[in-house]
Amino acid sequence: MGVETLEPYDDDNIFARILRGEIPARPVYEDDYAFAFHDINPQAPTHVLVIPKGRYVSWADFSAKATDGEIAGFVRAVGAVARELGIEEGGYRLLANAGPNSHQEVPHLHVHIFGGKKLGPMLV
Ligand code: DGP
Repeated sequence: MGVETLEPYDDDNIFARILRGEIPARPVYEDDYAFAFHDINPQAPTHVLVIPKGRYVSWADFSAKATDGEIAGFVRAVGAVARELGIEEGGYRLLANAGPNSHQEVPHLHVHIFGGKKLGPMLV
């Protein structure tokens, strides 16, 4: 099952529940705009998800509706997470699935950070 529509935001989605502390996660970073935690099913030695604190379904929703402050704060947070994880020097990959063609599974915007090894070529 994937995300089929942009609307409405589902307050019971798994990442909303993680943000509220109802479901445990392994946190790596938090600030006013973002929360980051390890992916439950890591695809690389480092695989972390960064999510905005606001109620946004996907990148499409976020880029259309978030304030400039939220967008700047979130982008800076993604960079800060990579720095804190110690993968900046070696390099890393960002990925955000948005909508049904992308296989987005969780309807709260999340950016994957992959790193910790030499990654293969992008597959689409
Ligand atoms: P995507 O396909 O881009 O929507 O990726 C969703 C990711 O979320 C996937 O890599 C697995 C991860 N995930 C799903 N449920 C949980 C959970 O309960 N906890 C954590 N830490 N990660 C989860």
